[in-house]
Amino acid sequence: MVNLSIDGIKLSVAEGTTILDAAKEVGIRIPTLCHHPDQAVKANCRICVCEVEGQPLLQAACETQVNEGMVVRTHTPQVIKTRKMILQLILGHHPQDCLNCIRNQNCELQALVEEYGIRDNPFPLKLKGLPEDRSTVSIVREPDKCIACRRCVDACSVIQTVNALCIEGRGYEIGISPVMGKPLAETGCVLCGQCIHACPVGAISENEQIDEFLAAVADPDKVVVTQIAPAVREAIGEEVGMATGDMPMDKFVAGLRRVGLDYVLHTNFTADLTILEEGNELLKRLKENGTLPMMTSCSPGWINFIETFYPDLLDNLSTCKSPQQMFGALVKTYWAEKMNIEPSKIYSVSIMPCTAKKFEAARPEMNDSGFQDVDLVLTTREVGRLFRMFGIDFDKIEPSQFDPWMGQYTGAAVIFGATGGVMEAALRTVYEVVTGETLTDVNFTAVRGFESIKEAEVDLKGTKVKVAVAHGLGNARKLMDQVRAGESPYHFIEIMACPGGCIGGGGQPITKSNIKRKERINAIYVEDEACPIRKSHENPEITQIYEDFLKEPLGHKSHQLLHTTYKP
Ligand code: HC1
Repeated sequence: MVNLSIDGIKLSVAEGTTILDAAKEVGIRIPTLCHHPDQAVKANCRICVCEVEGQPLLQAACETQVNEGMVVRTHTPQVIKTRKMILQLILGHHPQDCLNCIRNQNCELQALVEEYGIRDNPFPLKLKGLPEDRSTVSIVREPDKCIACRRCVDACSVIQTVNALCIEGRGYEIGISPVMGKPLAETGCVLCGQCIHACPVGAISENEQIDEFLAAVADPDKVVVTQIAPAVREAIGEEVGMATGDMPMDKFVAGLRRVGLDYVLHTNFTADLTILEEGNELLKRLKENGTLPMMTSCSPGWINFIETFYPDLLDNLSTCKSPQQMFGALVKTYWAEKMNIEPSKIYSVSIMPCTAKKFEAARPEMNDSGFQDVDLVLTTREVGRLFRMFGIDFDKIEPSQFDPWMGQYTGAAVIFGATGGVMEAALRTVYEVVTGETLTDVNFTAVRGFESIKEAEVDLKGTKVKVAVAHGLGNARKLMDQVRAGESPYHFIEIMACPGGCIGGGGQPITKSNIKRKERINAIYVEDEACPIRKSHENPEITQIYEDFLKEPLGHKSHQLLHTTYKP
């Protein structure tokens, strides 16, 4: 242990601890901008500088490790003056339009400017005048707002191994740009939106489509129907002042009716349906020597990744569309028929934790209902803004239930939102279908948790099925390299593009660290435990749709509406 003093407080910390972390232990917060708890130290913004006795220059707390007997002062007049000057220098080339910014009141720079009482600036505002990049349907870049902290580059290159962003220029000219200076759409960007969470300011954000939503609900000729993705309920409360996981589902549904939706249904219904289709597909591939390992196909950032980096492995993907797109295809066919609503009038809106879902909905493959299956995708953050715009008091709102035919779901669907959840849901069903036995314990804990790659072996009455789960594309890459080399021992692999799975999606409330992602995962398992039915094949509305419409898993209708293939 190392003994030191910070602002007169004596403490002992482990060797190798930085001043930044040591200060946290005694309740002193040193400001940071380029620092990110899940990334390597960059030490380029210098806002965390502190005085260390005996050192002539101020030291960056994020990179300086403690020494025996060290005396640190974190908020001396010189330190405060230096931090103020750093903030003023940043503001000298950062747009001062906080009121119009998507990150207004949720911006790390704005918060520091307020904390340090910056009232004027000796450095005149000089913007680079760089154009916005709206080349993708999912993500918007506003490079003039970039403070070159490089957190987005690390998120994209180190965590996701996508390398769509890079550092360009030096000194005042330094900035972050898509590789080769191209528009984002022309790079290998998979639209996962992890760069948005990493960005401390508003330089990268979702393509906000709230105005399109408001126009749709105001249109008397449209019947606006929504689906809610599994990971949204756990996080939406964070947008309206609740703790993680605390938004009751019936109040969430009521809130959605309040903002103008005509019908509220659930993606969880088609998550359960996915398990029936995907589970049967796995069994067919195992029986008929099909391409293995089969890989899940519901995360659109992952689909973009495999298309770009591993097109030779596309045959390994399950042919199942994602639950979002299964829902889209069914709402304008099966549900329209059940409700006696003209499909052309249906405007289908998804509420997703994901920025890549906006792209997925717009893919040309996704028109099997005869129309664009999903018309609009709103992220959790956009729905949070809508709730605030409509002034909804969730303590007072009267609860409301889902509409019929595609609103019922099981605990198996709930856990889709966490890494390992699709695998666990599939195992719950596949085990019972193959063995004919009832699972006494439905919890496949080996595939749960935040470990980068998880694996398990399940004995299906003599047939041993080996499975693996990866979350985050850097982890996915490790499994894909193994498959490409012909060395994969697995039969079934679940990949989710975002760290933690969809609960950490690019459209979720801004999440700086994995701690929040783990809280959301915990909330998911609490919800699963509370569900009266926890296996997809026991969902009564799933039984109904096979009886009335689809007839059987992998049948003709299913192939027409629920499956697709991605071509290299
Ligand atoms: Fe996901 Fe999925 S779980 S991909 O992570 O399979 O986005 O939540 O909606 O489609 O069901 C995301 C979440 C989501 C799909 C489902």
